[in-house]
Amino acid sequence: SKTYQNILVSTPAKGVTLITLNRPKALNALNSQLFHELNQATEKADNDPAVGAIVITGNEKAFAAGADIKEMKDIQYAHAYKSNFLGHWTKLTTIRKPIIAAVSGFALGGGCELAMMCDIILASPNANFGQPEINLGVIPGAGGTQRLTHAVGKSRAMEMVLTGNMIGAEEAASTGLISRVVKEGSVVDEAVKVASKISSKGQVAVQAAKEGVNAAFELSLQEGTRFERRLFHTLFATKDQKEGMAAFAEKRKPTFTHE
Ligand code: CO8
Repeated sequence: SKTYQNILVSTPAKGVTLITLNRPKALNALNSQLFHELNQATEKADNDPAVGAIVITGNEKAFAAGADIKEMKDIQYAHAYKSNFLGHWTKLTTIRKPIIAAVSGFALGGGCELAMMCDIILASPNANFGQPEINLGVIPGAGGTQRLTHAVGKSRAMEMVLTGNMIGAEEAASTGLISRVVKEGSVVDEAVKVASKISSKGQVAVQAAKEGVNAAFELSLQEGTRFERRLFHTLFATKDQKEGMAAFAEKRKPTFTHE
């Protein structure tokens, strides 16, 4: 099996891949190598039929405190532009299986952006979300001005991006940035539970559902609902639809074969 230097990969439950960001001394600052490893691990999980969902977490103190400032502080514009610096981060958004972020502690800058690239965010009561790039003389570069605005609206996004102020878990939940706050110490267990549940569903429907929700960020309501209906229609070509609806009619649990 593959060995990584900056992440740990495990299978905490059937059908679930757990990826733990593992640079604790740097508060899980996201250097390029870490993100390459994250891309490799998520792609591997995406291509593994035994995996239904992925959980990404950090540690108690930090989910991730942002892109690695020490790695990028001396970079020149021409190099950043020509190498499409950190462009590989967006690969995460092409993963088809659901990804859950289990956030404790700091989710700042690129760390907050990483969480926002995931499909569901669960947080510990001690979680803090922020886009402090303004304090470094830059702005967010991996979705902080875009996904945050979609999630919390213009006014709150502007305040966060312009001041660098962090928000706590409760505020993140009340603004819709995250799904919910869970009991202290339980965020990974909760995320694995949710991933496990998703993994027990028909995987064709799960992927279609993710595709449908994500389309809401790109399409008009009319195009979006049309796209949704077409996806819905396609599911009648699956065995899982026949099994799911037959099981309901026969008052038994469905056995999905993901076909
Ligand atoms: N990069 C590198 N090292 C870091 C980072 C980071 N982002 N965050 C923390 N560290 C390191 C510290 O340097 C320190 O290392 P050392 O022990 O060697 O001095 C260690 O982690 C522990 O950190 P602190 O001592 O600072 O811990 P505190 O508890 O005192 O403070 C904070 C915690 C408040 C989180 C503080 O560490 C901090 O402010 N960190 C930086 C947060 C930040 O500005 N993040 C944004 C970074 S920029 C960014 O993410 C842009 C993304 C763009 C992506 C573009 C893609 C195309």
